[in-house]
Amino acid sequence: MSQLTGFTPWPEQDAQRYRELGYWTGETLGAMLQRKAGEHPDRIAIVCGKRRWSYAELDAKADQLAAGFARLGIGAQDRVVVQLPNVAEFFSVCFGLFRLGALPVFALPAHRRAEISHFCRFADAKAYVIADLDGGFDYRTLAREVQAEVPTLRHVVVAGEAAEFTALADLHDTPIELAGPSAGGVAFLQLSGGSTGLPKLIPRTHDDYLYSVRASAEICGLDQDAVYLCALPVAHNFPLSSPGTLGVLHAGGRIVLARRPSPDEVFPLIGTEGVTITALVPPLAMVWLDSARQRRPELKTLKLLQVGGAKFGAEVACRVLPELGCRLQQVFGMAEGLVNYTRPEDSDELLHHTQGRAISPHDEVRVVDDEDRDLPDGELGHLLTRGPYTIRGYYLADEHNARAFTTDGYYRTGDLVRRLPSGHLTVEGRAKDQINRGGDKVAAEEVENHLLAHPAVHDAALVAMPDAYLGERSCAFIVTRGDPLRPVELMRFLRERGVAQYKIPDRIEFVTEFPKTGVGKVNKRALRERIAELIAATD
Ligand code: AMP
Ligand code: DBH
Repeated sequence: MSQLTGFTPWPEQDAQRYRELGYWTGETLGAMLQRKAGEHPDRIAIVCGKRRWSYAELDAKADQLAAGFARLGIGAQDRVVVQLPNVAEFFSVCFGLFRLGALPVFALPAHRRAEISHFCRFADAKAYVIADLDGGFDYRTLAREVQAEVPTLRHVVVAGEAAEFTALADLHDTPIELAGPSAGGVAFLQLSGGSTGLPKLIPRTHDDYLYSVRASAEICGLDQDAVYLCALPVAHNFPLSSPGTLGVLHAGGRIVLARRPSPDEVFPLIGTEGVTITALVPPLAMVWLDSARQRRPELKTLKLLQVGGAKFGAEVACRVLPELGCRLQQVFGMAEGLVNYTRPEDSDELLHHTQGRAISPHDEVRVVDDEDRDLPDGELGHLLTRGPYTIRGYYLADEHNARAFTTDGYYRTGDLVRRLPSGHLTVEGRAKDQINRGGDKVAAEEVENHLLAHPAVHDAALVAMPDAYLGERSCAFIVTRGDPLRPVELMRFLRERGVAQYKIPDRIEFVTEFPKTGVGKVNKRALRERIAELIAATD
């Protein structure tokens, strides 16, 4: 079958090598689930509130939904934006689409009109799948706004009360014969945290993703007894694949979905469901640690806590084992591919002070200077990588790809790291214009463009400011056109534009001009230093 337009394949020589190595097996995600359901149909695959779906039930629902989506006119390689909270339907929908060869585009529950409209338009989506309500927010209202902005979007499918839209419950048709996709083709489009004006989409193939999932499950020692608590947003690459929910399905284990990651909700779940492994971002790990001190919850079954998405400092990392009674694993990954893990055999020094080493012996990891010259171990430089599960290009992004990848296919991660002789990496900073808000990535340019749309704003620069809890928050420096403007007005303006809450600047500072670099660009380093000093002085 022809490849998706806008997808950059691996050079055939590399693809062949990955197949010969047994990394790319030719199995699709849909087939993987079918095989598991055949091996142990009655084992529980997913726990979602009071509902428990066996592997056979999940498998059957996926086949039914593949037929139902086909009835709506959705076919191979059609894009479907999926924005669901942590509910079991996420899996029946995604596996249904995988079997059809249609491509889920993973949105986060926090996304709003600006982001969702962009995904629908950019990916030319035929359908948008939502839940009715979550966390007090009505996604049907959002869907109406998106439909008004993107008339090419044909269907809105709702898990729950559908109102005028299509109910997911009504899409469980009698299964039909399907050709199914090929494993070398794109399976879905994952989101990038980005650093440019508009969020980029990441095409991942069945072959490459399943390799990273299988290898991750092995590194984490997952087996049929694994009970994985999914507390982070289910569509995020970390809980989806590192080894995440897909790793657990591959191992024949059980997924327990938590609607919220707060200790109130998850501590009892860990006890009652016998959770053995979970994944958190650093701020949540800190909340769990502090809460565990006070409440002394029953967490006996929990063996492994994975922490990643943003840097987990050594001072906190060393508290995990004594205070939660489970092992820590640091995870440094990216939706573009490369994932690093600390390993069970690592010393405490490595465990607490590094963000792990790459999954695969065939991950090619380079640390280079500003001129792309390789640096010796121990020196700080730019992380470049290519390998069996790292993309060679963003979806439909030729111009950006020329900058984001080297001519020989290395992805420029934008991360500043040091490598130890063991291959372990420490993440020490970032060259990309992004704020990492406790694991939520904010592309500076995207937010600046929204700010610049305000008639009173002449210029805008978004930078990171230090924060004890999130690691970083965002601060917008604004030069106005002269008219007085209050921070609350600007924040309201962004909300009305439909920007996700986590991208709204945490602080706004008005200035008369920006400091400039030698070549006349906005000197963001100087702005970061200015806000850091201001915060230090007022603390
Ligand atoms: P994305 O490309 O949006 O999937 O985000 C991946 C980025 O998150 C990486 O390139 C890093 O900048 C950051 N990141 C992920 N895990 C860690 C970690 N453990 N420590 C520091 N930064 C991390
Ligand atoms: O931050 C990330 O994107 C991330 C973190 C840990 C990731 O994509 C992953 C593991 O797979």
